[in-house]
Amino acid sequence: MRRKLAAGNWKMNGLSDQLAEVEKLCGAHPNPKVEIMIAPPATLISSMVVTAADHPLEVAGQDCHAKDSGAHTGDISAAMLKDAGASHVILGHSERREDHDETDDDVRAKARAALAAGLKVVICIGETLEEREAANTLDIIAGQMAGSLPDILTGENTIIAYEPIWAIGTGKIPTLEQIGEVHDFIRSKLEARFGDGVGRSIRLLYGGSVKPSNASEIFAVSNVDGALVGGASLKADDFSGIIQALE
Ligand code: G2H
Repeated sequence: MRRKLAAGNWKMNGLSDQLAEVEKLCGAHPNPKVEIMIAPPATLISSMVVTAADHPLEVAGQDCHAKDSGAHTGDISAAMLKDAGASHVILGHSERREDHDETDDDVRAKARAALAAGLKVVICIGETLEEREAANTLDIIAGQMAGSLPDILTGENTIIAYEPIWAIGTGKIPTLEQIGEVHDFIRSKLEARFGDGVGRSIRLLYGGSVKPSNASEIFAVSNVDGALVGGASLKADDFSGIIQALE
């Protein structure tokens, strides 16, 4: 049985006062029936861990370097995230792929480093609008999976987030049939590569304009085990509505 997961991605948003939303969220869900995670900017990881010390909230990084240490100004290693109290790291988000030219090979190398440091990984994949309109979605997804996923993953240490790029922060979402088609496809590819046991245990999140108002219908789609939520994770009330829809 795959545990449901509501994961928030704050992206480059949030100063210290934003932690009040975490306090509010934890207060609203003292004993959550689902797993809850937030990936704040790196500057807030340690303080978010302290804020949520008595709550099962998991704290994640938004990226890490593939190397353990060295002359990489401005970067952060997986061990640093772990040291700051993070349990997970998001890798290969489309904004990283686009803003920093990250390739599937880069994402796979980062995933190996994160797993070696004892972090769990949330690996993001998804197609552009042009790729969808050219009916290339499943080929793109297959290529990203082949390139981005390390061989050493398990259902315990890896989560995959399907985020159609055209749905991110736009308010547009795919039809439920489109979401189901891609999640079922990802599941079948995982089973083919990693075997039925591991392939069926890896959780799949949908990401892209998830809100309290559309969460329930998305969560009812086959093979959707939760969501990676951007904008709607910044306000406790909004994220709370999504968590409730998952519970
Ligand atoms: C997709 C998502 C969070 P939003 O990037 O990863 O963002 O929910 O704002 O579309």
